[in-house]
Amino acid sequence: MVEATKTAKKNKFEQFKAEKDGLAVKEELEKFARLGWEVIDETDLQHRLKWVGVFYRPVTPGKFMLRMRIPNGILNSQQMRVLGQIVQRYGEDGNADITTRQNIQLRGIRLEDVPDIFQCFKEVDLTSVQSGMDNVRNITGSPMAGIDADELIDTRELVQKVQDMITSCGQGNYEFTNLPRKFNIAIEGGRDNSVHAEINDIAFVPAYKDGKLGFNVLVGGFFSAKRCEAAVPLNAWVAPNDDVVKLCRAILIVYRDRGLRANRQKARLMWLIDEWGIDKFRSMVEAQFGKPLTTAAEEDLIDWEKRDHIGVFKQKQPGLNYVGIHVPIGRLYAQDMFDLARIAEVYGSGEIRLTVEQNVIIPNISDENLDAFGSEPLLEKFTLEPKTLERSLVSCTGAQFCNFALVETKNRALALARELDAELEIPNKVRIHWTGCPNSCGQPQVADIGLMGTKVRKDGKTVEGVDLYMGGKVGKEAELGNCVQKGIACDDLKLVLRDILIEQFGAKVR
Ligand code: SRM
Ligand code: SF4
Repeated sequence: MVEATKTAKKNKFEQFKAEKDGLAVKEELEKFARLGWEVIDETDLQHRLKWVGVFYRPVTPGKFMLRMRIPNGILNSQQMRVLGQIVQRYGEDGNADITTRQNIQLRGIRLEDVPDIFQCFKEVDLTSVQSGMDNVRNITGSPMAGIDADELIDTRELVQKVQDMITSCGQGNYEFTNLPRKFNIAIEGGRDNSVHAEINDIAFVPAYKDGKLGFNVLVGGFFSAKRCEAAVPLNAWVAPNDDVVKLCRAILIVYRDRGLRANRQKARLMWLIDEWGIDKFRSMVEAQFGKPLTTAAEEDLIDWEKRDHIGVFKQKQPGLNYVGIHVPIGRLYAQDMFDLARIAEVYGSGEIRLTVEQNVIIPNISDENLDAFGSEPLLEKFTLEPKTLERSLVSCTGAQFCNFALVETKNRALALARELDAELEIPNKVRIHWTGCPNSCGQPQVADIGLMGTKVRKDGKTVEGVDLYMGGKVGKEAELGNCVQKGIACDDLKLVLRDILIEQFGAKVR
């Protein structure tokens, strides 16, 4: 029994979830489409629709965001084309973003079109179910799964199986639609921690135990406005088979039934781990798992610097290559999506992959096709050789569409990176992450330079500003960065960044 139904003290989210499960709106979409967004129940509109991936946007009323699930960040050209066609319906309002969870969000969506859009999804095996609110979010996996010569474990099937377990193969699964809070799962199969394992509620990282290759398990990593924590070891090792699915299931059931629900700011998994201690948490999970958990391997196999995958690289399959394409701040328009689908089909196998850096990888391009691929006009916009700062730039949605935002992010981030790239010669990559508010969707804590939106007083006026984070490390020795300076007005930011780049990153004025 879900503990929420037993606790007397319920926050408003727990109340409305207990009254009607969010997933129930799945059966009401035709009705909503007929009635129009202006008249439907406010809680359905603003909250429950997120259970099927449909996000009301107070910034653009009537134009919804639709968040997909793209397991392991892999889709095919047909699916990309369908997503492009949906965005195309909305003219100037329609666009899409690649997200920091290797996923795609569509914009400009009208509620009256949702039943038809969901029908289109069904035809190409896409789903947006359980992609928002108190659900397990898009499950990330190595973007190079199955094509990396140095890969340890191919994560694709495992990610898909975990998603299928949680969503009943994309249909929606009431077993896991009333978690205490959102929940993130990542499965890493390479050596470079491409998925930011440490910031997930459950992360699997490759490790040898008694000569067998499997995963060490980390739990409790999360960011929130109140608190950010890196995941901690569960002291468990699992083989790369159905035990991964079973362990996710066991942890989710423990979290669902015993997770803290009174205070929404203290409801993520780590708060339960804190309350119980990791040993009790482990034994509760073990009881649910139904057999003894193997203790963790002493060391995991994450021993590489994180790669960004931009450029042309050999695959493990002889004669084949994958090409990482840079998509500035992850923003796509319909024509870009059609072009991506086309080039993936013409030069590759039709497969398209997404990265948590909000970029695209086209795999399976033969050696003979590389030259022709390289002269595609799309690569002028989405280049293989972006300038240093633009290359590693990541940004959350920000004020253009997000009502939590304290500042505009994507457009500002790109403009500033381009100006600084033009003025400075920067010897090495510098990862700059922008996030529009303390929710940290743009993960400023994993960046070399993280910028978190805030409001600042300047010349007697309240203006857009940022708190500056530094020291985030990714890859083999991942570590979260910290806030080193508060309240820099965005107007003053360029000079501040210029100095930091010169003094700390060896940049030279051109
Ligand atoms: Fe996020 C809420 C966008 C990744 C932490 N996030 C939101 C909402 C839904 C708020 C809203 O309703 O407007 C944003 C939607 C804006 C929009 O219109 O796009 C939003 N989050 C995003 C995306 C699109 C940022 C991006 O540009 O890539 C990312 C979508 C991922 C996906 O495909 O599912 C996104 N959000 C993240 C991450 C990064 C990650 O998962 O690696 C985090 C920090 C990690 C974590 O969750 O532990 C993150 N988002 C939050 C939080 C704070 C959670 C908390 O426990 O307090 C919120 C607010 C909330 O849930 O109450 C939030
Ligand atoms: Fe919106 Fe804040 Fe998340 Fe950016 S960090 S998408 S502004 S909730």
